[in-house]
Amino acid sequence: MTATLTALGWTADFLRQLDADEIATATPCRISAVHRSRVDALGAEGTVSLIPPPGLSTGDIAVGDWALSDGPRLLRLLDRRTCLVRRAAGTAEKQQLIAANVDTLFVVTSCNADFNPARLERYLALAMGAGVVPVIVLTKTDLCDDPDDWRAQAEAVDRRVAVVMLNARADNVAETLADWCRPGQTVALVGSSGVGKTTLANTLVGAAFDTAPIREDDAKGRHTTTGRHLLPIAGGGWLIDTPGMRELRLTDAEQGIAAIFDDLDALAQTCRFGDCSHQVEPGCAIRAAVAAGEIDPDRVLRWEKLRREEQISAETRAESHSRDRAFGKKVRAVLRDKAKRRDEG
Ligand SMILES: Nc1nc2c(ncn2[C@@H]2O[C@H](COP(=O)(O)OP(=O)(O)OP(=O)(O)O)[C@@H](O)[C@H]2O)c(=O)[nH]1
Ligand SMILES: [Mg+2]
Repeated sequence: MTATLTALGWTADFLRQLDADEIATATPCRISAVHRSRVDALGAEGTVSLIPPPGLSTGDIAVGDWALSDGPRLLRLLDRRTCLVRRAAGTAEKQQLIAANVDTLFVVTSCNADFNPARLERYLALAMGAGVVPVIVLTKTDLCDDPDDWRAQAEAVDRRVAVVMLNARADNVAETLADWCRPGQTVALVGSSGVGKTTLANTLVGAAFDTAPIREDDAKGRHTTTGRHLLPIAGGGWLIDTPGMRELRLTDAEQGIAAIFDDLDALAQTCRFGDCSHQVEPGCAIRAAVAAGEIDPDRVLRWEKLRREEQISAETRAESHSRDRAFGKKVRAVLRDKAKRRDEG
């Protein structure tokens, strides 16, 4: 399949990054899938399979990235406009790329047991921190008794975020989501396994990627989608489907968390003590507002939990950074020593 660069989302931000040589010789393309040692990319010439240059691992390339290529070789990645990252599973502070150069994040959940404000807040913080517009997409409206009740719950998570309710298998999905699916725009789908991301993608793209039924009573399912793919939306724009996440672990998300909970942050500024823990101190504005019934105590707990998590994650990142630097220093000292002995011998 071929697409003009503009239709693929190419803008002056990317063009500006090319030097005169590259403009003359390199071919811009957009990464559509990442495999173990190669990547697929879309460009004016269609889909190509590219080999990354030495020193660039495919783990450092995200679906949605813009790259320069020369024949089958990927030359370099261009700086991203936006990037969605999460903390990889395991104890080490490793980051995993979700998608790059995304305009809108469809945070998908269903009108069933999957719906969870704490999970939604995490996804909203991920989007806000990355400068991506979040939209809450509630699927399976056809299976629930009281859609208005689900809508009210979703809107209460953050009044500034648009909430869309739909049946992911219905024909009017493209129309409902048209505002975010314009030519050149990129949308990513995230959410738990079984909420209907791929069903939605199939409806928007007009394709037939694998989906699998889940147990609707407890919304448990098996993970069907295993990779991320950049797919063309029938009416224009691009869609990145992702595998379901059991848990979104945020990383480098201080700004995103502050954006979602900006009202609590502002209130905390008025506590008597600058370092108030909102637990025991006198003059705590947060506890006063909870006592007055002005704010939801569960939301305060979720805010504190995310901030604690982010603090631990930032400390681990700083530690591993200084460990890497110390290791680099040691390696350089050994090499210097070796060179010195060789020169002397
Ligand atoms: N009735 C109804 N069924 C839906 C809707 N959305 C999804 N489904 C069904 O829910 C099941 C799971 O959908 P998928 O699209 O595979 O879910 P997913 O989010 O892609 O799951 P993973 O790939 O595992 O992350 C499938 O049987 C779909 O047909 C909906 O809006 N209404
Ligand atoms: Mg899927």
